[in-house]
Amino acid sequence: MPLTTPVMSDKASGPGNDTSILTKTKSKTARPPMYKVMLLNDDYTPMEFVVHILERFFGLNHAQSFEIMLTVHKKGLAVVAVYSFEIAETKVAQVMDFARRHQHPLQCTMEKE
Ligand code: TYC
Repeated sequence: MPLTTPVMSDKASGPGNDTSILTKTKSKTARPPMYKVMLLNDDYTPMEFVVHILERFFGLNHAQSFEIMLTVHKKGLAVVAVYSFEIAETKVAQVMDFARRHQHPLQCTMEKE
């Protein structure tokens, strides 16, 4: 952390007349922006397929996957996980590709946190 050294004023210096100023400079460490990966509801993708996707690509157990799938089903969407840009992009691409290959209209998107 940069820290300016104390400086004594050139005039009127001496005992009991310390006019020095201490200044601290806070070094802010920037964190990378994070991205929410979300699943969107639709009327056609089977529930079990969504649960399978959550287990396969997001490392969730069956109970966690079922719970998130139900949230999406009831509320229209849910945040599945939060990642750095590159990881989020990869997850979205994997889900979209897997859904397309199985001819389900499931949508997965990402959004800056
Ligand atoms: N609504 C779908 C159904 O009733 C299930 C579903 C859940 C679809 C979550 C998409 O992201 C989704 N079969």
